[in-house]
Amino acid sequence: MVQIPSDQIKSKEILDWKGLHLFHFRGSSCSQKLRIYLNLKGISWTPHSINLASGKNYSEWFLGINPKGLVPVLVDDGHVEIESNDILEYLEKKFPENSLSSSTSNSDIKSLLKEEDDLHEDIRNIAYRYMFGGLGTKQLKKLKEYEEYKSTNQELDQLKMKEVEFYKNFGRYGITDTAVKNSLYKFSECYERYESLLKHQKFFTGNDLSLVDIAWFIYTYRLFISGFPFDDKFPLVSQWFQKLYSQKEFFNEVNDPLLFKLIRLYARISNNLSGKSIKKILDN
Ligand SMILES: N[C@@H](CCC(=O)N[C@@H](CS)C(=O)NCC(=O)O)C(=O)O
Repeated sequence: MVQIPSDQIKSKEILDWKGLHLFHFRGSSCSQKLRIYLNLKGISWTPHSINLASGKNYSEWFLGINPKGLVPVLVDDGHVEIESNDILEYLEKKFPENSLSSSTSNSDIKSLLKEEDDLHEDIRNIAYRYMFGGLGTKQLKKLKEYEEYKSTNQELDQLKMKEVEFYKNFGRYGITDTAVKNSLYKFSECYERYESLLKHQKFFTGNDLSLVDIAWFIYTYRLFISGFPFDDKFPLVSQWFQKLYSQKEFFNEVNDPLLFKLIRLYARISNNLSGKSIKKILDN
């Protein structure tokens, strides 16, 4: 994936930071993935919260670190890594003890993590429709500043435009039924494969927990609280999920404050009332 060489980092002071630092946000799925990993490995790190709800990720200072304006970002003794799965692989190399990559080859883990990352827009469709209850539109002024920001890395600037496009479309049309349906089908295809693997093994890549389980736990959590019928459709995946969810290293990172639970309840009820629950969409 795309790397940011240190000479392209405009907020230069972070290059002098010592130790492991993570820019993250409590409710961000990719940040949750990393925090679970750090909990499980017992690695200590310094948190830097970037409030996505108030648009702190669009500040010039943060864009000077990650021009894509996304969390998480890891800074390790001045070395900067973006992309949650790249960060997981980076940390796994640096901290090989209590391995979370021993159940299959590194190339398999890489391609399964790529498959997971490719579904990021899909989980966002589900979250914006079933978890955020119409919230989540960006302030136009901030979005414009974000759009107009220029880094010295054209590739990252282009990738950023995909984000801008998403939020513009979301502001205009919301998340359409077709988008939700397509996303749900993509998830179902993957879960079908994992359901069948779980007949013979305890986790997604073998009998030991791996990075792939951690990555998929986050998606599964979001789908679960959005009403995806795991028990009916994928009972082994459901058991796998509950086993992880009962562990504090996982639960503590995804458990939301009451206000978010209420917003979610409202979003689910309104989708249910209009006959658009996830179960209905999948059954049609
Ligand atoms: N592929 C990236 C995706 C990163 C991403 O989209 N992060 C989201 C949070 S999960 C974000 O920062 N969104 C910015 C926003 O909501 O404004 C990764 O895995 O790190």
